[in-house]
Amino acid sequence: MSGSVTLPAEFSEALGHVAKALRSNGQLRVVTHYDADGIAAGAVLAGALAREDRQFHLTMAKGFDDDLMDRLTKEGNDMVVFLDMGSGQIDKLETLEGVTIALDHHKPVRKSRKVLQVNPHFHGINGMTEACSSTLSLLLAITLDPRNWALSPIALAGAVGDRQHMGGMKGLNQQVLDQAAEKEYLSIQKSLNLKGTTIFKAIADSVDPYFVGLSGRGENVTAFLDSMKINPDTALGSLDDFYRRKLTSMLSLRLMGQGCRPETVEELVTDVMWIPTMELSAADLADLLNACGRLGHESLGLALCLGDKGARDEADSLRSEYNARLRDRLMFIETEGVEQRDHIQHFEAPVASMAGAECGLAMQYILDQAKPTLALSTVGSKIKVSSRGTKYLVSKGLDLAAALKKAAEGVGGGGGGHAVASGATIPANKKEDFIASCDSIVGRQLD
Ligand SMILES: [Mn+2]
Repeated sequence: MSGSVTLPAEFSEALGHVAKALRSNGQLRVVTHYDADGIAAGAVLAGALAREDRQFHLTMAKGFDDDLMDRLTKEGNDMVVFLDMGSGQIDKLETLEGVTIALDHHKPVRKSRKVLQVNPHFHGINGMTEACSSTLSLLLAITLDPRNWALSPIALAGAVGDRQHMGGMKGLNQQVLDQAAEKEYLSIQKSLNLKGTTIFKAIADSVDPYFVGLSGRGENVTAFLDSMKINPDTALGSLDDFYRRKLTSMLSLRLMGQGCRPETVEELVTDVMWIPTMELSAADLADLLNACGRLGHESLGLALCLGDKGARDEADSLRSEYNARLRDRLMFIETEGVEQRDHIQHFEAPVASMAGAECGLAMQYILDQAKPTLALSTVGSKIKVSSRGTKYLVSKGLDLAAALKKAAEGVGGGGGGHAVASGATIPANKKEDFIASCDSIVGRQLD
């Protein structure tokens, strides 16, 4: 591996096997998840395959389900590569003919003789905090050709998309970041972690961070900035040191006042990873990819990653639309509150594709930090569940993957994911049983 990333030997070997397999001929299908990490992972692999002149067909899927399996089985591919999924469905993957590869950072169920798995968990590396699928995709890409380091900013955007940058990049992500900076594919600058063309917009339109009482409330933002004698039309980057510090401390105080965890407050000033070739930051790119994915424009996200200039403007207006919808939902949750149980809190998310984002932001910025949050969306005869906790709760024993899996299976559904964020699907008429069971499981975990 190009001598610049240190990996356990078995990890490098696994990547080597996959790289070799990819160079063979035959019909190649790549399936990735539609979130920012998944799209970024897909873009990195697509870039690497293009350099190899390797033909492939890429699909971005909402998740791993029977429809996807049926489709793949019927297609009869010579090789299928799963990105950001597959670890939890190894039994099903083993039924596919041809070569099957899974690059995934979700907790693996078991090793497999049939499926080539690249998963950091097999090598003592934490897949929740130290490496995501786009990190793995990049490692594979540079195994194929070190020139693929040029794709490293995309991989880092994927890591931000999966929120692995919280509290600073760690592990493999940190190694990738160091190399990317050294090779000048990105530069690191300390800055207020907000997005927007003016300070007014950066606060009033902000959903991440979500400022209770300010986000979505323009008149309050005007008064807030006025109290500090800051001109609302100033560009974010042109605030001088004195006012930047003043604004930073006032915004930090607000986040503390609304009960955010210290790591969330610390995120307000971050090392921004600036991607000069794209003229945006990695966080901005992650945000744009999320908007593309959630609004059903995954291929626009892919085009954006691969350097299509027009795609950027299009993605930017999609994001404004998406943020406005998300902000409306967060303002609703802020004013109406959510349903409380002994150990969990939950609410109805009317649009299933937004539920995960709503749940994560509400957990981080608005709701009780002592209980994980569940968002429930009814889709036909089923309810889709998203859940989010905090790292602090996980350190106290919370495991949402285990909790949702057990509670969902208990009512004839299924679920899984990470300890800090997981999902489930259950029959719509089992909602009460599911919530009660989840509540008691989480209660035991946090006991
Ligand atoms: Mn991921």
